[in-house]
Amino acid sequence: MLESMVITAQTNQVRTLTLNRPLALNSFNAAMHEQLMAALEAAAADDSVRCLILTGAGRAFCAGQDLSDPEVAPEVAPGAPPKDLGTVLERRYVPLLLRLRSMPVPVIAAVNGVAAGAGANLALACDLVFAARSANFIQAFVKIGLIPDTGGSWLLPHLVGRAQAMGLALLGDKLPAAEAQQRGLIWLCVDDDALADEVQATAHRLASMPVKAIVAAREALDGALQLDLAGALAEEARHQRKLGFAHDYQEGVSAFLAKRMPAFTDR
Ligand code: T3D
Repeated sequence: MLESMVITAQTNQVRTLTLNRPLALNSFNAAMHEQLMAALEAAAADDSVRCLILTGAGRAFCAGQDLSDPEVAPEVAPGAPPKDLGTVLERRYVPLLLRLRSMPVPVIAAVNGVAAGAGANLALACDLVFAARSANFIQAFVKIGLIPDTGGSWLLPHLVGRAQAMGLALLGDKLPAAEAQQRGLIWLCVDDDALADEVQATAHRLASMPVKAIVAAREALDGALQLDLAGALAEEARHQRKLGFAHDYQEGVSAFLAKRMPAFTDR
């Protein structure tokens, strides 16, 4: 039987999706795209999931698009028309990023090794990015004549500002995890042998928190950069109005006043 290209595992309320094409550094072919989308949809629809971890099997997180996949590999046959990469993005990476960014639970990237091209930006699109010290982030696109995609053109300047974003995009150099943390690209670089435990601990902590508020915070922060202060204040009021009517707010305040641990259940 063929092994799955995306392995799903769950401990309590934390689900882990592992990209599993280690011989090709977990680069995306059509089948892995389909399996990852299906796994994200399944996690979104399952109320037992309150935090999601995305990681890679073997020595890489993800090397981006599989450049030998027939969907993208340039035709060698004489006279054959070139591949339309715009269509590949619209069909595969755009829905993937939008699905990831609208998950009803927090998503952590556990970057266990190299994250290149679309693989780097897939990680950077997660809500918290942890990386092993030996991992690298590479905006590899320029080396094959492309621009940062899979959200990179938006994510990079939002995360590190234009000057750093341009350096990463134009040069396409390896950025070691420790430096990625120093530059504000990721949340935390940890020693390789501590990555799994550190990520699990944070994921379980997030799963016990009010995830509806965490997801609303993601939405508010993502949207705020397009707004002026008055617009951001209006959005804050809109989110707080909604959250204030939710169970978790009642529970959080009751628990605080009763000096007990809260039990958050909204999703
Ligand atoms: O094209 C479109 O549809 C538009 C969408 C684009 C999205 C993108 O992601 S474009 C960017 C694509 N990714 C890359 O350009 C990265 C290519 N890979 C590398 O630069 C290097 O492999 C790494 C820096 C990631 C790692 O280097 P290293 O030296 O540690 O490993 P390696 O020896 O290069 O790779 C190991 C194997 O994985 C090797 O196969 P082999 O020789 O053992 O059979 C290599 O060919 C394979 N591999 C690595 N990356 C890819 C890949 N195979 C296909 N596609 C890859 N992206």
